[in-house]
Amino acid sequence: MTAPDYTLYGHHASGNVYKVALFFALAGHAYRYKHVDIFDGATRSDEFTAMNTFQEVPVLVHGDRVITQSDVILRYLADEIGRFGGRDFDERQRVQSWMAWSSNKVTNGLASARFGIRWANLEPEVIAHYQNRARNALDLVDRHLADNPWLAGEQPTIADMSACGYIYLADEAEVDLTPWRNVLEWSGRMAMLPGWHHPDKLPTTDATVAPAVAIPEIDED
Ligand SMILES: N[C@@H](CCC(=O)N[C@@H](CS)C(=O)NCC(=O)O)C(=O)O
Repeated sequence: MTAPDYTLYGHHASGNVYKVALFFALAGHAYRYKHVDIFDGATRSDEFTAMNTFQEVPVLVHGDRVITQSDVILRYLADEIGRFGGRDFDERQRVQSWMAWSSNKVTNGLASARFGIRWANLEPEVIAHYQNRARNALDLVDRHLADNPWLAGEQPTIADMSACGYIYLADEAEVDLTPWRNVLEWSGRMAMLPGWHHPDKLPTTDATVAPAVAIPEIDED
């Protein structure tokens, strides 16, 4: 295999990193992975800060370009690789709207509850507040999915990858997804896509990640 063009800096516990890894997996594209020990201050080092002023993972390096923020990385990859970005102007706009909404409402509910439980040892009332936000977000996604197979169109897009990152980790936020049947069916549909993997399969060390399946180029227009 020739060396991959893309390098993803990440940590295996991160749902935001997973969104990007999932893009590569579903696009059948190899990437280089660099482990960043976010629990040992690695994002705060001078070297890392010089690369990413936001001091967070994921970071994508592609040639001379350094792209930060998971949803911006997803849009970049969709445009560069020509997959999952939306087939026309209207679909692209819907993709962007869903990504902006979910990186606020899904992250500030499920991701915050999970972080509070697993790492920050937050007070139960604070965790309950985040779980409640998560339930409100799940209500909305579930309602939308009642009439739509995917969030932004007739086929999966980066909007689905963005929203599902923390939904696959809902058990760690102690939110039982059983009441949201449409969300469960949608996440199941996603898991059936060739190449899909769960967040618990993110690499834990530096690695070259080859796609699990060879996925043919698809003309999405
Ligand atoms: N809005 C950012 C959030 C990224 C984020 O929260 N990254 C966390 C891991 S999930 C991180 O790197 N934390 C390390 C730190 O804050 O030092 C995105 O979508 O990429």
